[in-house]
Amino acid sequence: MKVKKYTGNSLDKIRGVIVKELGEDAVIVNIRKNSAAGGLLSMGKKPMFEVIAAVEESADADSLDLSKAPVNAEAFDEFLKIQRDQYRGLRQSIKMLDEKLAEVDDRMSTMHIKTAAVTAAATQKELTNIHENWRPLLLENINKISGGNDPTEEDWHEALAGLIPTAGGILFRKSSGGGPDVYVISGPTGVGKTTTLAKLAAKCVLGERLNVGLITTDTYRVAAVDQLREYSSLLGVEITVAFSAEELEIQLRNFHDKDVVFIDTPGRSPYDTEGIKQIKTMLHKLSDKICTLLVFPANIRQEDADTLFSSYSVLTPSALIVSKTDEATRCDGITTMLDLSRLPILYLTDGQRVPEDIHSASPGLVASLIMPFVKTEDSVKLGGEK
Ligand SMILES: Nc1nc2c(ncn2[C@@H]2O[C@H](COP(=O)(O)OP(=O)(O)OP(=O)(O)O)[C@@H](O)[C@H]2O)c(=O)[nH]1
Ligand SMILES: [Mg+2]
Repeated sequence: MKVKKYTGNSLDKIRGVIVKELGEDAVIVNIRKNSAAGGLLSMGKKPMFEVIAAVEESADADSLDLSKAPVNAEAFDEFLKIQRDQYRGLRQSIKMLDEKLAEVDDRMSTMHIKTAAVTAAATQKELTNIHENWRPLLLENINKISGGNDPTEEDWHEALAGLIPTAGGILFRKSSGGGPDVYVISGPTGVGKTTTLAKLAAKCVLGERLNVGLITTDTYRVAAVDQLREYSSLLGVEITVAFSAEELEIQLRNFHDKDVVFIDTPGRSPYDTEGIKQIKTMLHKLSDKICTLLVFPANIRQEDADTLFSSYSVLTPSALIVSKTDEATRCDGITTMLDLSRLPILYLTDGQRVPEDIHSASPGLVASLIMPFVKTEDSVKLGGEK
């Protein structure tokens, strides 16, 4: 680079000289007005200008021979040093940015591989019993829990439990004078409604020392009344039989001094919509006083859950009970029931013993049914277990 100083009292003239001597490519590096020759306020005298101009001889700034610079070499040296430092700083920043980008790129492809691996593995095992609407939520949860690492079976269990609504049983309590809490037990044939009712009644009587009344509306099946009567005499609680909505209303009124009343209903196939409608008619006079619980078997198939819930939804159940977990080897319909009903699970039943074989539901317990390959400390009996 060639650097030269020019002085004169006309910038135009100096520019002309620079172009002549250094050529059209010359650049002005610095312009200084010489105050000794007359400041802005010095009338009459023309100001003197000192202009430093430079022209590139070689592209490499480092090869500049400053010793040959005719003027103000120190100032120019400083100027070049700053430029060089800035350039090096810039180059350093670009290098760091490049490295960071490569790192992010790397991380993204690892994440992608891992998510793909999670999805692939899951389709074989973890997702088989999960309703398709729940799968994206479950994958989102598992990614959060495992932080992109290979999820363990416990991670899967935790991720699923985080999605399951339960209400951990009913808080049975003494009536405060406003009449009993009334629970209707409903559900398809043979799922264990009457046995579950007996288990809950036993909890109230033996566990909470509550005053319990039983009413059965199952007058269709031979021996249904006797079955409940037997439990009532074992527990020492009153039982009545209602043949119509009017009788049911009267009997419930007669139980005004009870703490808790359980109403049993006949089992009806989910395809028997007429039969389910009759149960609704039977209950219609009590609709604002009752809490209807829907019992369904743990081994319900995904395809059947849809029919079951849409048929029984006319009874407007408030919560679910999962029965006969001990007979289930595969629970692939539970998340379908949860997805359709948006209701919490209150209890799980895992045997015929009254009152032992009933458990308050928890997300972990329900998740253990759906992912039986995960070993947890707390679990209910499953089909095939001794
Ligand atoms: N293995 C197993 N059997 C159960 C369970 N709950 C009930 N049972 C049995 O299932 C059979 C039917 O039980 P119920 O309580 O009569 O069923 P339900 O739903 O009232 O039947 P219907 O009134 O005829 O619709 C009986 O033999 C019960 O002992 C359970 O959790 N596990
Ligand atoms: Mg029954």
